[in-house]
Amino acid sequence: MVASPADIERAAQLRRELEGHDHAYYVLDAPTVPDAEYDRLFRELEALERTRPELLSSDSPTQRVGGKAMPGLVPVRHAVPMLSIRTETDTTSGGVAAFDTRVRNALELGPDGAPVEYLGELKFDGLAISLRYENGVLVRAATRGDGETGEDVTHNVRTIRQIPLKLHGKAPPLIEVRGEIYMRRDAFEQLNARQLDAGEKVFVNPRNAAAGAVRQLDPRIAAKRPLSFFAYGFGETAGWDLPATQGEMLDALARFGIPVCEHRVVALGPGALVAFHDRIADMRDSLPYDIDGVVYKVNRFDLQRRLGFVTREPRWAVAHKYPAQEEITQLLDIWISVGRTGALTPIARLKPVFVGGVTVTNATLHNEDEIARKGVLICDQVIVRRAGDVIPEVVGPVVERRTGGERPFVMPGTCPICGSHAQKQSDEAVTRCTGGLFCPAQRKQALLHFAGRRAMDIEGLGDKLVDQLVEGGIVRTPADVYKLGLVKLANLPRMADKSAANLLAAIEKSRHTTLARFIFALGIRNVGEATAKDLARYFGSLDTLMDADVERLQQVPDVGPIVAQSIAGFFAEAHNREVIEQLRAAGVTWEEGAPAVPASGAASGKTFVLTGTLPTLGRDDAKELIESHGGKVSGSVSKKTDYVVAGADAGSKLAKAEALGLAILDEDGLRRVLQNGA
Ligand code: 5U1
Repeated sequence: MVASPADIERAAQLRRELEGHDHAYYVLDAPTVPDAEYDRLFRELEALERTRPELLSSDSPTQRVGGKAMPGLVPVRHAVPMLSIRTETDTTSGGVAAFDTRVRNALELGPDGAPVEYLGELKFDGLAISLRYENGVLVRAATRGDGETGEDVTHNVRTIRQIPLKLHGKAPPLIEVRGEIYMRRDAFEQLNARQLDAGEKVFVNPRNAAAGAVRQLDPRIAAKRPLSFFAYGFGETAGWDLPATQGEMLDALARFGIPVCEHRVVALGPGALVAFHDRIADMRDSLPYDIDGVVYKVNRFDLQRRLGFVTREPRWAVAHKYPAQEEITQLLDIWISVGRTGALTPIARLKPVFVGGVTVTNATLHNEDEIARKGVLICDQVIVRRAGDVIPEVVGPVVERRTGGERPFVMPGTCPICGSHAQKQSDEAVTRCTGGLFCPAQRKQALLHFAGRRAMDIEGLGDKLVDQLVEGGIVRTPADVYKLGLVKLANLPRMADKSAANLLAAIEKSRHTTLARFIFALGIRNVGEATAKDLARYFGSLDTLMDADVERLQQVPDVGPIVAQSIAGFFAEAHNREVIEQLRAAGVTWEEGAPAVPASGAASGKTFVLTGTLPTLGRDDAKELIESHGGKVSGSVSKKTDYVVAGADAGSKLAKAEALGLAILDEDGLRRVLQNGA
């Protein structure tokens, strides 16, 4: 077939693109496309050149395996070239059968003879390396480069603890060990966390982090990145009594102290290879390192020699890849999901893309800071990653593919679900809806919290019932709880008359409560039970609290700027005030008064620790009593504790109090202290 002008143009375009990606990957250590995309372009160019040979030129990227040398690293010529491995494009069991057929045909075994013995290995996602040992001593480590000439990276490889500087046992005069340097996933996570802390760039995946480390000029950088190594072959050797098979060769390397992977199998025939492929696919996500497939090799070296090579790929080996875990697609838009706690999460809407074995249309972007850190714009072409069952994520933009039509994301100022004001607190990356009492997304959470034992204490209003009431549209805000009647409740599925009556009684009982419980029940972010009590004591009435500004709020003991901001934000939201009015209108009341405890309360400023069982006071009652006299209750004994109140079966807290010589009270003693002053 003769090449058309369109073919010539396409081949030139593919070469330009591949050269650009090669430069970004090998020289800049900053890849611009995922492997799967690169492979597709590469294969398209290969196919064009195969069908229209006049397009083939010696400078085509298809004529070179690997990449250019990094400026500054010294070139090393490999005495035995570092070959690449053929990737089987048919990813089904048919691909394995095709490999077996090719092997049998080349060995003239015929279809019915004994099965060929193969070795199944893992295909590690790292950087190929050749380690040269002379008289057992590591003298040089080189990258693969273009297969003929690599780069001298001995200075960095010496920092890898897993690689012996001296071989164990009786080493041959010369052996070159070949394998892959990789970074474990946990090491990668830790490295990225450190990079983030230091305000430095994070790496897109463990392979890039490993490759970048090995190809540094300064070994101190490599030394800071924990790298690992697995051997899978050998290059030049002298005086080595070569074992008979690939499997025995790996065992021999292991005896020299070289790491080899335990996941390998001797497989008789293609069926056993398929079983190995499937078993490894199942465990892929639980391995501590990334693999991108499995490798099948004819096990016997004499057969390998008979099979030989085609160009730079041996006929005796093939790689069978798993579905790519990274792909490129367009980020069409960013929408906001509102969680049960009011967190606004930006979600990328993606042009559907097949990645990690499924079609992905949405991926989380976590929060505003994360979007800024990744530098993602709406309409960008982005790399999407989906590994195992982990939710898909946007790794980053492909900046080179920008057209100018991209736009930045702006976090909305209001909740997209309920229209309430959205607030980002200074200590958090997350933006939250402030309409906690009103927002449909937060309804279930808000109701469960409101009805909780330490809040309004509505016994019987639990998870399942809240689900039914909210999903049936019967209850939208806590105020609706007080409008429930027997008929409505008894009509709910699985609700007996007796349970409905009990629930109504519990609702009725909750109608009158304390100010502290009511404040806590509102579910204001960062306002726990203790803060609610402090607020109730300090302000005495809900209206005064609702009108307090951030400065005033910070005068309450233990209320800092973040808590104050939460409270002010909550009451500034008109939707929340409406619900509070509805609660009042529904007859919910709470005890109000002047600030209950003056600064000179009998126990003011004193810290108490409760331990054991008191004769009449329950733990909560004792706590409330102490707090109503201005004291604080702490969970642990320290030198700062003023009193330890000990009841029956008091444990280690009492022992510690005695050891520290603290004042120890029984229940009567506590009452005396609270009455007469501490
Ligand atoms: N496990 C393994 N990975 N891997 C990669 N073996 C192996 N062999 C390779 C490559 C490139 O090449 C030889 C077949 C030459």
